[in-house]
Amino acid sequence: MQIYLDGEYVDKSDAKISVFDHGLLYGDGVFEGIRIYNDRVFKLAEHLKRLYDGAKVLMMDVPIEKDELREAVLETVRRNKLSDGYIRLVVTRGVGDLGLNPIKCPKSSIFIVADTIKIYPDEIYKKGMKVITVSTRRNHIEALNPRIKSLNYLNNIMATLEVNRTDAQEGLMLNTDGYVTECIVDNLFIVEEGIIVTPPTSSGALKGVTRDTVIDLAREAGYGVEEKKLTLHEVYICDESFLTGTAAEIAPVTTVDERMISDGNPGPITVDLMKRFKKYANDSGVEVWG
Ligand code: PXG
Repeated sequence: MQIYLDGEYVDKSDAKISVFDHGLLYGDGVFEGIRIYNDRVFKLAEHLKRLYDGAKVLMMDVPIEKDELREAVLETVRRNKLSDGYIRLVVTRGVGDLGLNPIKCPKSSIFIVADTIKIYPDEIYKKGMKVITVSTRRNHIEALNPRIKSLNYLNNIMATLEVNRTDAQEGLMLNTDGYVTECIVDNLFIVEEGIIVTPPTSSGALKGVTRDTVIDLAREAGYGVEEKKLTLHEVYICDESFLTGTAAEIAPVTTVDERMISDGNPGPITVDLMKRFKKYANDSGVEVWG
């Protein structure tokens, strides 16, 4: 496995970063998870935009231009000969001293790993998944805006520890006002009387690339799509529900906190969107060998 690390391609065993890197010491950094479908990198421009936007908010200077980073992503995929897979792109604050102040970190580090991923078994996509509401609240947007895809994922990890004590596959997270935000590593959608609904990013959700793709595909297909505040009550009584994420793609939800969604099977709009997404993912994206 070849890994991009600060301008070089190195073997996995040589891909090492310093114990003084503030990405490790403080979770100070940003990252992206990106899919490769059919020799194409999916929504690369959108992922790069979110990465650079997050870095800007954190006043972290990404040491190379977007075009150069885009090429590094493609070259990493080529060197690992992956037609389908998953890319992890990380920018850390870089090496500093043991103090927290990023002013002591002169240069950010970038690394890119390309591998394969499968987070849920095939059965989940056919039968649907079980989701539970966790007691850990989503980070408050005024404390740490979840729109920044930062290396500090302890909020999500605390929530995952709760899910691990149950037989559910994902956790639903509420914000401090009690509204539904998203799941731990996936955005949440419900269907209410034929309308597709998802919480706004202002509720404390990540502006997911898959979420935005599904909204576009749904509108193109003629469905009504709405971003609105959601309560658990509305989730419990919805007609359909599904999750979206780069790793999860579109995954149907059939149980939330032991309430069966509709008849307990993936709903027709969910199944239709899964088909549309699969086709779109295979036909679009930046050609790796182009
Ligand atoms: N919400 C959160 C909090 C995320 O971290 C998504 C939604 C989906 O966004 P995209 O852009 O991928 O559609 C994510 C992304 C994993 C894993 O193991 C997933 C993410 C991050 C880290 C690990 O599945 N997710």
